[in-house]
Amino acid sequence: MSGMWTRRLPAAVTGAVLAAGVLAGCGSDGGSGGGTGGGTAAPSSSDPSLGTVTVAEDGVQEVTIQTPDDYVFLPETFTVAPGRVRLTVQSTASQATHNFRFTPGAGVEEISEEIPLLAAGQTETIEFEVTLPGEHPFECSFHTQLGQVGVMTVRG
Ligand SMILES: [Cu+2]
Repeated sequence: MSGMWTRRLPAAVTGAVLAAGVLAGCGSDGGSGGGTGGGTAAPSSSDPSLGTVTVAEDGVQEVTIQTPDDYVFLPETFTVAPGRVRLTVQSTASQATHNFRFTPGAGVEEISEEIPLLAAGQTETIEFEVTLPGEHPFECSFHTQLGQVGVMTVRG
């Protein structure tokens, strides 16, 4: 007597299938990537030395203006006398990239010196000469539409 047992083997047993490689948890732990940063901060908005012209030992007029993240120059107007001018533009921005140029064709005489790129936190200086009294509109060409413009006046 023999019982017949048919044993069916599951056809699809293919050895060990390791499906275990799923890594859980891509970054649920939000490190916001921000960086709490170096604490150099917050330029108080009105530094009286900004926009004030002083004369250096070499006789060149010196003036510094700032640009923060906001789309402005501080101050947006300043006045120099005819002669050489050393203009420093200091970015106090933490994010925004600006530039500085005298608006082409807008001034009483051409000043071609410019700062093509002023990254956040950078300071750049240009030097040029003015001879005629009058106004020189300037701008950040990236943000002219947002009103980042100003005027340098030459007064004899
Ligand atoms: Cu700008």
